[in-house]
Amino acid sequence: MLSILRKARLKDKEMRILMLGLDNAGKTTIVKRIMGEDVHTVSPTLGFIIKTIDYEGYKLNIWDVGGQKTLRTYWKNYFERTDTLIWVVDSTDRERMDDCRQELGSLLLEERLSGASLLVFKNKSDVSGAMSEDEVRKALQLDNIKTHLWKIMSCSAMTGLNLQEGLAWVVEDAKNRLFLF
Ligand SMILES: Nc1nc2c(ncn2[C@@H]2O[C@H](COP(=O)(O)OP(=O)(O)OP(=O)(O)O)[C@@H](O)[C@H]2O)c(=O)[nH]1
Ligand SMILES: [Mg+2]
Repeated sequence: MLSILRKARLKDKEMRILMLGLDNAGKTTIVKRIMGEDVHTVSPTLGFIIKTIDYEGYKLNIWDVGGQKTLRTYWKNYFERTDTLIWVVDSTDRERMDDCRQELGSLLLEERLSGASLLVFKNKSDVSGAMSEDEVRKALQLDNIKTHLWKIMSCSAMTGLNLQEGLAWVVEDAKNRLFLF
């Protein structure tokens, strides 16, 4: 049934993307950069923001949810019908990599996210001294993930590095998976 619904939405070329990550990771800035908005005026997200991006004829509904610790209990309200989870990581925040790994780990156990693919955006790659893609992959133990198709990409909301490439991966993956059902 779910797969039928998914197919119907794919025919409408519509996708639901859930963007999560610890507070200050850069989720809202990424969305703003993609939308061509001013990236210098962000403030912490207290609820959620939905932005629709048209990408090569696809309608991507991106749910950008606040990541502060007190808000994380609300994340579960956004799981339903998610096609892709984008997990945004602040690669300058070495101290919180453990926290970051644990939060991601519990998301991947969620039944309602079981059908979603995972894109890990290693954000703030423009900052010198930021962790490398390899370091983040190891710190988050991504190689242990067997339940979800995943990919890690270095990006920067400031320079725009790899943001379009990330969306391209999301769309391509959704197309492939949905046709497999
Ligand atoms: N240098 C650099 N700074 C960034 C980048 N992305 C975001 N920032 C900064 O990081 C801070 C947090 O960005 P937000 O987009 O508000 O982070 P968020 O993940 O939406 O945070 P919450 O809404 O609290 O969950 C801001 O000061 C941004 O300017 C990046 O790629 N490079
Ligand atoms: Mg935000």
